[in-house]
Amino acid sequence: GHHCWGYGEENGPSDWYKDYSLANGDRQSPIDIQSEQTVYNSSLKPIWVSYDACTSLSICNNGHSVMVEYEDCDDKTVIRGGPLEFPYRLKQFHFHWGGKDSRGSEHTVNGKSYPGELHLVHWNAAKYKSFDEAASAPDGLAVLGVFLETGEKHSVLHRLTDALYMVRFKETKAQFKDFNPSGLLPDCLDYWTYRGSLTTPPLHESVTWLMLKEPLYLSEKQMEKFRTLFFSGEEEGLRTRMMDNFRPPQPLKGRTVEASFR
Ligand code: SG4
Ligand code: ZN
Repeated sequence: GHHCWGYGEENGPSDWYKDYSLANGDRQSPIDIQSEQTVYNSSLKPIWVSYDACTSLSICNNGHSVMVEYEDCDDKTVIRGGPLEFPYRLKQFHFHWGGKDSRGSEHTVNGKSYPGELHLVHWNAAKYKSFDEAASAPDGLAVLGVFLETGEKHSVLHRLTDALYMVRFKETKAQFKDFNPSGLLPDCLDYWTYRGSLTTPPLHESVTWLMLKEPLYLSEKQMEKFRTLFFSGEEEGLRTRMMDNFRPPQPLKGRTVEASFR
């Protein structure tokens, strides 16, 4: 059924095509970014992030990921620039991670996986009436992706990893106000960009991807906190840990990945 996709043995990424034929589409995500095959485009503008007036609402576990949601009723919290023709409004951010540090990211770079990946999801409110409408339009969404790498403890992310215990189970939610995600971005905003899709069903081909070259560093302890979450609900008999919630790289199918940097 359309509600039971996941990351397990029977409902994982290699089975998604059965219910979602777009899984074999022409602009699917994620991809392996082969740095030698990317094309430097000197006319690509820098990414311009304005998150200062953002209003985070809550943190939730939706059974696939953990997500922080934002109020998105005006254009105060947007990204612009890069290849984007419009400002794109921040809707939510969420993470993908592995059971071990050797895997977890969705995108890979020259075949290398990172322990995790942060996705800041934005929608084109200049052109579409709602997030849902934008989510299936070719220029509807822009996702800013940041690799997670282990290293020093990340002080801004700490507030979030310390809140995870409140949303251990599927369909749980807690208040999470005044969290500015600009604190999660690395200093350098050099990026790769390409036209792709949502990395989960319904796999709509609606995403302009902006993948930052520089990762966000967090400690091993912080990484472990993500692995204490569950895919399952509190009342379910079989509790399964939320980890390895990533889709592997998909065929490029003739697409070009552009680089904002040399
Ligand atoms: C995660 O499962 C999020 O929790 C989903 O957000 C998101 O779906 C999905 O990933 C796909 O997004 O950036 N990885 S991705 O391509 O944003 C959407 C919700 O379910 C539509 C709200
Ligand atoms: Zn994602």
